[in-house]
Amino acid sequence: MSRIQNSLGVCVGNYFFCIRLKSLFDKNNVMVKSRLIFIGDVHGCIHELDQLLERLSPGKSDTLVFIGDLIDKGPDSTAVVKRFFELGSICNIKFVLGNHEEKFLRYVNHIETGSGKEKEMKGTEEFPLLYSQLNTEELAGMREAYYSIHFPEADLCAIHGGISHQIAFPFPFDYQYALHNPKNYKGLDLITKTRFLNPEGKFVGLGEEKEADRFWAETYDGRFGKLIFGHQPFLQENPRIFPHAFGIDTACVFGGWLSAMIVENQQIQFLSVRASQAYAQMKGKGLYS
Ligand SMILES: [Mn+2]
Repeated sequence: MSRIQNSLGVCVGNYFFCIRLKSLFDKNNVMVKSRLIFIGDVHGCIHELDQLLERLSPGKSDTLVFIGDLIDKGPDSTAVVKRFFELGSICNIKFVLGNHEEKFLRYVNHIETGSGKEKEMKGTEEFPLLYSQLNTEELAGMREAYYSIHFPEADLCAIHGGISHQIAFPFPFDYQYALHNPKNYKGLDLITKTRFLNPEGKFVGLGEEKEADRFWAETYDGRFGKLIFGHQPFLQENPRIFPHAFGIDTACVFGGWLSAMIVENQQIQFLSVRASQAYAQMKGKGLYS
C-alpha cells in the first residue's frame, strides 16, 4: 500500500481520500470538466445510497456509473433500482451488470418465455417481490446494463467482477447485456463473477480456489488499462487500490461502507458513507478483512 501511496501521492481529508493520478490524463492532456462517479455494490441499501447521493449532489454534466449488484441481500432492492432510474432525470446514468442482476434477468426471462426453469433456480427468494414491483420500462432499462464500460479519456474500464489475463474478445470495450451474447464472446459472462485465477490466468469458480490461485487484481498487469470493479467486498472505509485496478465494493450490506470513486480534473477522490447496520452476514472469511 505505501508503495502505491508514494507513487501516486495521497492526501487524506475529512471525508475525501484524494489521489492525484496524472498518468490517467497526461497522455492526451485531456481535462475533464464534468465528474465521472462510480458507486460500489449497493445491494438494496437504499438509506446509505441516499446519504451518498446527498453528499455527491450529482448534476447534469456528471455521469453516474453503478458498478453492479444494486439488488439482493439488503433491505430494499426495489427502491434502489427505482432510485437509479430516477437519477436519469438529473445526470447521465449507466450501470454495470452484476452477477445478481444477471441472475434476476435470467429468472425474468424464464418467466416471460414460459420455460418454467425459474423454479429450478436457487437463491431467488427476493426475486418474486422485485419482479412484481418493477415496471416494464425498469425491466427494459436493466437489460441495458453493461458487462463492461470503457472510458478512454480516463484510461479506465468498469466491470463488476474481474477479468482473466487471457480473453478471446477485444478489450477494453463497451459490452452490453442486450447486444453482446456471451455465446459469441466466449467468457464475457465471467466478467460479472471472476474473483480468483489459477496460475495459468484462468477463471476459478467460487469455493474451488487452491493455494496457488490468486485474486485477479493482484496479478493483473494493466494490459487493458486501469480497471474499476465491485463484487469482492473489502471491509474498509475506502476502496482497495491495486497496481492497475480499484475495488470499490466496501461491504456496505455487511455493515461496512458504501463508496464512490470520483474522477474529476486529473484527480481521483473517494467518498464513503458508513452503513447504519449489517444487513447480511459475510460468508466465510473476507478476502482482506
Ligand atoms: Mn457481485
